[in-house]
Amino acid sequence: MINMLRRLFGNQPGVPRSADSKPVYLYGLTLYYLPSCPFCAKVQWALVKHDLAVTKKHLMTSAGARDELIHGGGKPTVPCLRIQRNGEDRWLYESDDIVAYLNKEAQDAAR
Ligand SMILES: N[C@@H](CCC(=O)N[C@@H](CS)C(=O)NCC(=O)O)C(=O)O
Repeated sequence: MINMLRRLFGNQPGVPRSADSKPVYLYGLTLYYLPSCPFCAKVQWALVKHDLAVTKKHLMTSAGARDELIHGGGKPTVPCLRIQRNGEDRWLYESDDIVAYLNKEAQDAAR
């Protein structure tokens, strides 16, 4: 049913794709996260809901991630979405702001 709707209307934000479909990978985005962080879980749920994927760096186990975050973004707080696109290099910290950014990406990907 979802696939039929997709054929008719295209990919709509908020409508999960079928289980066998591949997430849309968003280039230039890196999510710094910790599995134990509820704000990170909120962001990861937004990715799942929209069937999007970004590069992810576990703050404790990805080599150099913590240093990158502190030196680039200015603080060790997670979640943080690093946006490297069109010459821009931005560190977006608040989970609500990150979810809003991903919602917009999902809308653009569905066009
Ligand atoms: N208001 C922030 C809260 C983020 C937050 O408190 N993250 C915690 C982990 S759950 C953290 O990184 N704390 C360590 C720190 O801020 O240095 C958001 O919504 O993203």
